[in-house]
Amino acid sequence: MQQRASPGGEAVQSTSELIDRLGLLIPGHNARDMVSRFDRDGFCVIPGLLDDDMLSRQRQALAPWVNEGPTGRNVFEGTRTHRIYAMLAKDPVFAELVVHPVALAWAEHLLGASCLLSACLAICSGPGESAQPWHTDDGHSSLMPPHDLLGVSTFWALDDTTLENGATEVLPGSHTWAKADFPGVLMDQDFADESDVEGDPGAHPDAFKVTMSAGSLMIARGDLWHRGGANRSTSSRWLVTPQYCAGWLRPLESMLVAVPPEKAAGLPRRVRELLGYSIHPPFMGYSDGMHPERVLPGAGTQHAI
Ligand SMILES: O=C(O)CCC(=O)C(=O)O
Repeated sequence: MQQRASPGGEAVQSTSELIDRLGLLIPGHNARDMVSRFDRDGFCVIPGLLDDDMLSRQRQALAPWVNEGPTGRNVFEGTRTHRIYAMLAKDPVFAELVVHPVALAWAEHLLGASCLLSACLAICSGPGESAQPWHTDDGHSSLMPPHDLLGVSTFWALDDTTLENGATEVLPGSHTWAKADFPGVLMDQDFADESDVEGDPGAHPDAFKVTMSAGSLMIARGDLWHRGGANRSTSSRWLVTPQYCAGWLRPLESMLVAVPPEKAAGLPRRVRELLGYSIHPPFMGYSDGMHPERVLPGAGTQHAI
């Protein structure tokens, strides 16, 4: 694994420091082997990190949002999938996953201690859901792959994820690929299309279904190609995915904090957009899954998301 200094000056932990840290946190596992698999494949799985108490606290906190919440609005979100955004605003129990020491050890090793939480959502894939389009979680940057790492995604299994119920699929080693010239790659129209997907247009010979027991964690590079698998079972499959980005991936001043929403609401529209009440297509900058203008006092509903 490459060792770097972060642009902010703080030392990014070396690979051997990560292995030592993991050795203390998960003593029964071969941390060296996990780290080398992560380097080669762009992801690795660490089983058995959440105990039954923690799993049931997470599930209980999520249940009301699923029972009452809508399903996804398009092919990417999944029309038979509930996606719960803004989790930390909904229940503080989700912070336990965001700062779980094993997840943070990897994120800080790869991105530096100044890394940020870039997304935190729960994905409950329902029976009959089709496979998602292939995507990378950093795919909305304009950088040509392969490039320096921008983000790290963690996937916590709250249920066993199986071949039938839509275990996340990955293309091992795809973080090194320069081009995505394979079928089923995410397109702009997947954010507009609400129709059912027929069959599996993205079937790929190298696809690997990451089956996990409940309480396991998959850590993946933000540039790894992956997708939610098709759910051919009769039950739902829960994942929670906190995602982290490099600390420099933000404006110099935190405009959304510096200018409170009540004041922002009175500023001209173009100024609000520049503050961050805007979207980098297709959805970067969303707030609770919606256009951020919707949270401003007196907001209308003219926005598509
Ligand atoms: O549901 C999954 O297994 C993965 C979902 C995913 O990668 C996403 O929605 O960005």
